[in-house]
Amino acid sequence: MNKNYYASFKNTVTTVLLLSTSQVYSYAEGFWEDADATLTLRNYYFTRNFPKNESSQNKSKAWTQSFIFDFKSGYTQGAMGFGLDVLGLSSFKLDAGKGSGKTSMLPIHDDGKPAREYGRLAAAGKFKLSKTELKVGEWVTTLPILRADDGRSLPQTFQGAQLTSNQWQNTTLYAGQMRGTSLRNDASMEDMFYHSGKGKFAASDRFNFSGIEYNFNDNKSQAGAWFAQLKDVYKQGYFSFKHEQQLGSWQLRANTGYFIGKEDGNKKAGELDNKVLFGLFSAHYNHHTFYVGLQRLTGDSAWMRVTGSSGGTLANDSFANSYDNPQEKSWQLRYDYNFTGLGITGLTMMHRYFKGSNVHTLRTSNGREWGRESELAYTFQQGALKNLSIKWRFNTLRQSWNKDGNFDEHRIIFNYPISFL
Ligand code: BDP
Repeated sequence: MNKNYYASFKNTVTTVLLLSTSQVYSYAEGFWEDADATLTLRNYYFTRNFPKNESSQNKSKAWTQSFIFDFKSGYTQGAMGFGLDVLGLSSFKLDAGKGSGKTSMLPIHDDGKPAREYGRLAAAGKFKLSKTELKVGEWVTTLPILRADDGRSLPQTFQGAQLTSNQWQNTTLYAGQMRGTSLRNDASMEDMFYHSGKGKFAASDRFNFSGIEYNFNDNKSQAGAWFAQLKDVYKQGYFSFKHEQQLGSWQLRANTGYFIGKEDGNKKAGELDNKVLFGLFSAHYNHHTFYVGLQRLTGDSAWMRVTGSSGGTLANDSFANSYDNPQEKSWQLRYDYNFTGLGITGLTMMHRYFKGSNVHTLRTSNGREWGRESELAYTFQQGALKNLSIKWRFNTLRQSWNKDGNFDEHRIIFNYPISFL
C-alpha cells in the first residue's frame, strides 16, 4: 500500500514536472525560435589629411579592430510576449597615436592619447501585446528624428523607452523618451547635446518623441509626421513624404522632408530658429542609379539633432559632412553602378559631389563648402568568406571658413558578420 502510494506520488510529481517543463519550453519557444545572433568583426582604417594646416596638425589617423555582438530574441508565447535584445560592443586600437582625435575612432584620454580599447554592453527588454511593442533599455535607434551614428569603430547607442504600434493597418505609431547617449567613440552614457552652429550649446537628459508613418499606394508611398523635443533646449516637427514609381524600365524614387524647430522650455541654448526643406531624387536603370539632392536651411540655427547622431535623414548627408549649417543651401549629384551588370556580383561603386553656400556661423556670413566622395565596395558571395564586405571610401571636403574642414580622407572597412542560431 505504502509502496503504491509512493509510486503514484512519484508519478504525479514526474508528470507535473514534465508538464511544466514543456509548458516553460513552449512558452519560451518563440523567444529562441525567432532569435537572431550575429557577431560582426569590423576592421577599420581611417586617415584624414589636412593639406591647408601647415602650422598645426596635418594628419590624423587610426586603425581599430571591433567586435559587434548583436542578439535579438523573438517573443515568448502567450498574450503578453517577452523578449530581450543584447548588444555587446568592444573595440581595440591597432594603431593610433596622439593627434588621432580628429578621426573619432577611439575615446581620447585627458593627456591626448587614444584609449587602447573601449566598449559597452547594451541590453533592452521588450514586451509585446498584440501588435504593440514596448522596448526599455539601450539600443541603436534608427528614427528619422534620432538616428544613431554607425560610421566609425562602434555604433552609437541611446538609453530610454520606446512604444511602437502597428495596431492599425499600414500605420506605425511611435512614442518614447531617451535619457542618454553613448557616442560612437565613447564608452560612457552621457546627457544629449545640441550645438546651434552659432556658438551656443546645451545638454539635456530628456529627449521626448512621437511620430506616425502611413504607407499607401501599395506601399509605394509613405507620409510621416514627427515631434521631437530635447527638453529645455529645442523642439522640432518633421514631415516626410517618400514615393517610388516605375516608369518603363526606370525606377524613380523621391525622398522629401521638412523640419521646423524652435527653442524649448528654459531655452538652455538661447532662442533658436531652424527650418530645413530637402529632397533626394533618384532614377535607377539597369544597374545604374543617378541622384540629385537639394537642401535648404533657413533661420539662424543649425539643423536640430542630438550632437553626435547621424545626419542620415537629410538629403545631403555624407561620409564626412551633412551641409546643415545655419542658412546653408546645398545640392549634390551622385552616380552609382552595380557591377552585376558586368557579371561581377557583389562589386559596387559610388561617386558624389556636393556644393554648399550661404553658410552663416560665428566665423562667416557667406561661407562656402564642397565635397567629393567615392566608394568602391565588394561583398563576397560564396565560399568561406561569404558575406565579408570590404569598402574603400575616399573623400575630400573644403570649407572656406574652417581650417579643420579642409581634408582628404581614406577609409578602409572590413565587415565580417558571423551568424549563430
Ligand atoms: C555621418 C553623419 C555626418 C557626420 C559624419 C562624420 O551623418 O553628419 O558629419 O558622419 O563623421 O554619419 O563626419
